[in-house]
Parts: sequence; C-alpha cells; structure tokens
Amino acid sequence: MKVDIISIFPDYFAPLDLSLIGKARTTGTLNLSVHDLRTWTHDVHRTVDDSPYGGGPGMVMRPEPWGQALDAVGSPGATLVVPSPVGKPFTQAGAHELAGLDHLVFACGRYEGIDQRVIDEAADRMPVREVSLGDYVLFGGEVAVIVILEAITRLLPGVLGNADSLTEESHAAGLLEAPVYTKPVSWRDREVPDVLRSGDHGRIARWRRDQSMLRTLTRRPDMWADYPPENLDKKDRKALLEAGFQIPPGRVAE
Ligand code: 6GU
Repeated sequence: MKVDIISIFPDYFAPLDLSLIGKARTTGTLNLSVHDLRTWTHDVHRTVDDSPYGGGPGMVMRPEPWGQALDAVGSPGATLVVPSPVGKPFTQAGAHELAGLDHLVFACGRYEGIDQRVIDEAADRMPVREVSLGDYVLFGGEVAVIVILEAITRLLPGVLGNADSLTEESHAAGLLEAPVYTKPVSWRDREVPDVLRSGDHGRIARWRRDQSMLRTLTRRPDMWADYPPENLDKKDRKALLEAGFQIPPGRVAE
C-alpha cells in the first residue's frame, strides 16, 4: 500500500519508523512518504494560513498550497483521507475498507481547518473521506493520522505473525474481547481464573464468550444494542440470565 502524508509538522511522524509500522515500511508492505505542506508555498514567509471569511477566532488553511500538494502527490487511484472532528467516526470496519485501497493521501489540517474548497475540489477528482476519532477536538490531524495508520497497517497481509489475532480481537465481531492472563498463576494474591488452566477448550471458549458479552453489555451498551440478536444462541441467553441481566424479548434467538 502506498501512503502519502501532508502536514506542516513532518517531524510528528518520526514514530512511524518504529516497531511494526517501521518493519512494514522496511519490508515494502507499506510505502510511506511524509511531505511538508510548506514545500508548496511560494512566499518568503511560507504562509499556509489566513483569517476566516465571515470572522471568528483562529486561522484557516489557505487553499493554494493544499491544491498544489494534492496535485503533486495524488495518483489516479488515490483516496484522500482528511482527519477532522467533523468527519464520520473512524471504526474497525472503516480501517478494513481503507486497508483494501492501493493509495491513501492523508491531509493534516491545523488551526480551524482547511478551506472547504480544497475538500470539495478534491472530491470532484478522487474519493474523499473525512474521518473523526471521536467526540473531542485535537490541535490537528497529525496524531489522528498515526492512529488511523496503525489501525490500517496491522490489517495489511503479512504484518501480524498470527492472522488469528485479527479475527479474535475486540471489535472484530461486534463484541469486546475477554480479559487475558499470563504467568505467574498467582500474583499479589490474585489468581488466574481456574477455567483458563483447565485445558478444557470447550469450557474456555464458553467462559470467553460470556466475558465478551458481559463486558460489552456493561461497558459499551451502544455496541450491545447493535449486536445482531441472531448471533445470540440458547447458551448465550442462559449465561446472560445467570449473570443477572434481563434480556429484552426478541433480543435473543431461541
Ligand atoms: Cl481526526 N482531527 C482533529 N483535529 N480533531 C479530532 C479528530 C480528528 N477526531 C477527533 N477530534
């Protein structure tokens, strides 16, 4: 996958040399370039911002450097990704969609944002996705791009040693993952649950399933409400009732 990042703070992306993203770059799985937006300014101050039309606080990124930057790094098959608090929420499903594309261009806005015409004009030529990490405001898109790239890179073929990690993990099937434990079996008077040491793979799977459901139900009622009732069988229903949860009629398959 080819990825280009455009930012006024290219140094923000130094961590992308490290760990598994760094390795994906070394092996060629991820062909990543970071570009300084000021490359495409032509005044002595290398200006990228100006005051907003209509008034109001802060500054807005001017369209000319962005237009030239996107012309320079774009490709016929590129998708533009613009991290923004007004974007569509970024999810694991969105990560899978982006991971299937050949070329991503990330445009990192700062200040109050990028002149809207940049996004509108780009959308006439290429797919554009404005994505948000959540309901809070960051200084700019840089940290968001690192987050999004990390979610995408681990989905690229060959990046994770064990592909089961992807199917078993939280959000893969609409539920949170069960808690995990390792050695020692006793630590500060806390024991690893016996079932995980039983060697009984059926019981272990049942326990993990129950933990997944109960975690999701209590921590993420929004995810639980979206979980398809047809994915809950009789044993799931029994476990939920035993744990003291009411199951609304029709929520659970008979
Ligand atoms: Cl993706 N960008 C910015 N600037 N702020 C955000 C965000 C993104 N997601 C949540 N807040």
